Amino acid sequence: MAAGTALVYDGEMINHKLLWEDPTCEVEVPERLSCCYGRLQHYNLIERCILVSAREGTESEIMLIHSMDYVEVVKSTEKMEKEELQKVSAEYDAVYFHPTTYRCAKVAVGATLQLVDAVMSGKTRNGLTLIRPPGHHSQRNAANGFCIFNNVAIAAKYAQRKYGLQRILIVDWDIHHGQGIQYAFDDDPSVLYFSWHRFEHQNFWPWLSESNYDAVGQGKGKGFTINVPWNLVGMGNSDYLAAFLHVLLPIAFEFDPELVLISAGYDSGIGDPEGQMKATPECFSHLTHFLMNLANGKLCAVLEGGYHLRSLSESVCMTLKALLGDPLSPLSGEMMPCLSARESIQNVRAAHKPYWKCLTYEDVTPVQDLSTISCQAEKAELTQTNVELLSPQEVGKGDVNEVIKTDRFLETHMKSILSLKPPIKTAAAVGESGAYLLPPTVHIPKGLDMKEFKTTISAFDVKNMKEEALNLLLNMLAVLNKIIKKEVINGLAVSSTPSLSSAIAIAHCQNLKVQKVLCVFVGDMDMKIELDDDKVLLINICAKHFEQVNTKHNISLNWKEDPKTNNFFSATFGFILPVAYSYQPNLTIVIVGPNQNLGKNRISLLISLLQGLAESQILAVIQDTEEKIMQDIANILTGDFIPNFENFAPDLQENVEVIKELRAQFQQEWKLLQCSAKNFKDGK
Ligand code: Q9C
Ligand code: ZN
Repeated sequence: MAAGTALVYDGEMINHKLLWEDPTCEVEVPERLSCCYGRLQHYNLIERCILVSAREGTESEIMLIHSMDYVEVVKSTEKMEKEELQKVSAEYDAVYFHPTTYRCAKVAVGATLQLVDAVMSGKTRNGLTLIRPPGHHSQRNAANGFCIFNNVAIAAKYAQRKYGLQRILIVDWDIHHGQGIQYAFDDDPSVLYFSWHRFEHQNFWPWLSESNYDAVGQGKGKGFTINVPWNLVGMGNSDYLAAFLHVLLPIAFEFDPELVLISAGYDSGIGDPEGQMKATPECFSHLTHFLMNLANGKLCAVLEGGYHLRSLSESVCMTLKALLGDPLSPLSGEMMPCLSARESIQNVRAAHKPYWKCLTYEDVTPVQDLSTISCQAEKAELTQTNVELLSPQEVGKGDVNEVIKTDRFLETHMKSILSLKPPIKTAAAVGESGAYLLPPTVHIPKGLDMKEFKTTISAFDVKNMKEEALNLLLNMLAVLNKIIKKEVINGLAVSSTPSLSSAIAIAHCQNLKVQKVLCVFVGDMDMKIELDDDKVLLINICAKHFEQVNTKHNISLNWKEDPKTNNFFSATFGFILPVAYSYQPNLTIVIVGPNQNLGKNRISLLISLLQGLAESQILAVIQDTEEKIMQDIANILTGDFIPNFENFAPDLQENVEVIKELRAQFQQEWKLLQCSAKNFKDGK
């Protein structure tokens, strides 16, 4: 599969600017692009990308979405003086024209299409384009909300025509509803459009009833428009994550797109004056990372809004870092979606239940929007946490201070979450026979110092072990050590005694004071360790039903094998990831043990997604009889491969029932499991 990340940018797009007073439009400034570019330089990200030049979009490309008459109107503004420009601008809602607008808008379209070409031709795996004016509000005959031509909608049509694509997913994480994209594909099942947006029960721009959760598309396109309306400001990392886990991702994997386009607006990020939300920059790297597992990695991120310059540019950098395959910074904040967010999520799930198999067995009914009021206070409190970032003289200067507070917060925050990247990504301990199966970039540590592991090993009964098995154990500890010391990001180890190996690995983590270890054991587990504090969370996925009583830190998930399905999505998105993100581990260990019944695709996807946790630090321990899986896992860990899914079939009802039961049992402990506003009482 293709490698590398494209960056498409052209400084010409800074020319488009507002020439008169207009409080509505004044936030859409040229500095939005120059600041992003400057920040990318600051993190040395530009030289890591494959630079792709922009071009002008042609009139016929623009007319894939817009009418000729409208293109003529935009073209006519090229020669206008200020007064005339002002007059044309006034004919649209929240729009300004400048003599360079036509040219910039054509370059914005062309830059987006260049990115699509880079990704679809296999020149790069994925990419990002920094453009303005943005696009997602513009419509066949109208500019709207700072948008002139609908870059992403045009890109989707273009990709269909040029590459014959049958299924395209558009994820619009801008905080405004991209109604222009929705209208373009309303009755079209070949484009799945997802948008979340500030809605406040329709008391927010653009005030449309068709932005609500019950707008699901028309005709053949029913079910292919997904709107998540946010009815309060202050939504943050866990609210966004919950919307991904419980709405977008299950549906997106079922849809199985051939290309993913992101309408990447960052006004959904912290400090944005339009959005008033709370998501921190690393949230966007997690959202990106999830989407990288679809469409064989083919992902194009296209800039839309984002008006707090620092927040915008840090978030753009985090998106690009994810595209480049850098380890992910842990998602910060308490992982607890608020009541209003859960209510929206429940409503969307209910609205989409008729159209998606992944929702078939879920008990979801719409809620009336009554509970929103009760968590208004909860959110208000959250939006006031940073007062201490201001000096006494500065307090009370309204909007300006909001900007400064976020600047200062981000200055510290980014330093605290960005850690040095180890030069080697993956280490492996696989024994003589396995080494040739590994990608060449994998590091195989040598020269073990047994003394280092003595304390760990001596607590276990290894006296009667064969030398070969013992060596594998020691090699695994060497790899684990490198991960803990941050000399490598991840690693894999072959073991002839997976249960013992895991127990020893966990003990070693505790000796080295790793605070929280998430341990996912796939297969029959024979590991008897006490798990009664927060240091370890064990999830065992097995076919056998054990009489064990589940506890918060020791959960077994019985999963029946079904040869017809190639997926595991309800368990992955509905349980494992919500629990894992709620737990926030410092290290993840995945063990592929005896009689595992998931198969390599499901295990590969699980491991790929678990890289969102623990700064991507993962140790995979694999039973020595599972060589085929080992190769795939090695490729996932090095970032060379993305798991493949074909022939979607829904999960077995009895498996879904297991997930529902576990969710009910643990949603008070692991709060990201919550995906509805009902059946839940806060412990307090
Ligand atoms: N009083 C984008 O983020 N606000 N566009 C209008 C009217 C317009 C946002 C407020 C916001 C447009 C691409
Ligand atoms: Zn926006």
